[in-house]
Amino acid sequence: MSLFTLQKSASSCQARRGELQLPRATVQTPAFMPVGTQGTVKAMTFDEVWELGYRLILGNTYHLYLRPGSERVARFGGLPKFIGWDGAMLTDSGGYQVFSLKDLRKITEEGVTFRSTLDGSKHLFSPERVMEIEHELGADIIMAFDECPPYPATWQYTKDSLDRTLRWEERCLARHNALGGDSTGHLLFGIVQGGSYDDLRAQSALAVSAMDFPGIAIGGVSVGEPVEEMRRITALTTPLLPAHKPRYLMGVGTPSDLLDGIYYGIDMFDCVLPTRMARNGALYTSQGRINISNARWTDEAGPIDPECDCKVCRLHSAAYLRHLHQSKEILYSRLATYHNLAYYAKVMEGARAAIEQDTFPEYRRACYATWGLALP
Ligand code: PRF
Ligand code: ZN
Repeated sequence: MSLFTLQKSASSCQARRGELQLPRATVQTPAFMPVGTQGTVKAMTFDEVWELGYRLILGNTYHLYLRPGSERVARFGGLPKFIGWDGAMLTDSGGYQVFSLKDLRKITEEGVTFRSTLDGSKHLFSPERVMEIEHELGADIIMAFDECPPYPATWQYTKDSLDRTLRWEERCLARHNALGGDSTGHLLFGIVQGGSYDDLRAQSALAVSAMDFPGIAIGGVSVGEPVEEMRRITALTTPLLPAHKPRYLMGVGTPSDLLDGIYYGIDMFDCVLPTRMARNGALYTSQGRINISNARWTDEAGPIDPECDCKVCRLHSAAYLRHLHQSKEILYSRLATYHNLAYYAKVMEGARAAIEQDTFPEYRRACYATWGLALP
């Protein structure tokens, strides 16, 4: 049985419908992964994440290594067991978190030394160490240790960074294989970098495709560049990747970003947006993004999204959600997060159904229209 089964490819764009057979769950693609940085999808219980249809969630190596510690998690039988999640998990390598530490880190060929944001203690993340930590955390998919260069960055900086990332990825593969490789149930995915430079993206895509990874991520996007730039990079990269391997666009994005990614052949996404934005008052609806603090919701007896059939929209008025938000009640975060994750699940379910019917471009166009956005 292979990891990834491609079931259908669109005839007039690059969208694909597939199935990811992971050790702990089977995942329908294209898939969105809710983010559970600290071993929790913030404000949700795991049965809620499950009932919304999600089977694959993300955890972060950087945070979980510092607290509660990957050795401790290993003693509990790995992250899914430790947190009580019945589905599959993916851990990001920390190759994004440590680079956003700026003043607290130093990059060398060996790896990255950084100071903990918790207690100031000093640590080294090398490709080898990160593989050991990710094996301890024990997710179904583990990510290679990469550098995500900032935006903007010069061509030379991006080139040097990319070459180092490629050497790091080789070292990740070597240590991963020494630890037992993919047959341990922890599948190592590679990451394409190259910033906003077409030639470097192509170099990276070809190099990572030639390595023995069962899946490939596109990193270094959604780092502050214009959305057209992200679309351009995605569109140029996916045709260079092997068709039979799953493709993961890291840290993306808004509902329209997801549909753009799918259009260009992406199979997996993760993003803090639906959960973080919910807590800040921003709700994704079939009418586009709304802010619950807006006075227009004060007396609204209907739900936040009249087209949504999630349990929050079935039970509660927009006026009540606004009241909870204005009163800073804990329940607000729970209900808002639930709705946003339900909405993301619905957008992705619609996308999968549309690919099956070979109507994905029409689906994307219709969604853009209801969100009040112009199609690129
Ligand atoms: N690398 C890793 N994780 C990431 C990214 C990356 O480039 C991004 C880019 N937006 C999000 N998460 N390892
Ligand atoms: Zn809803």
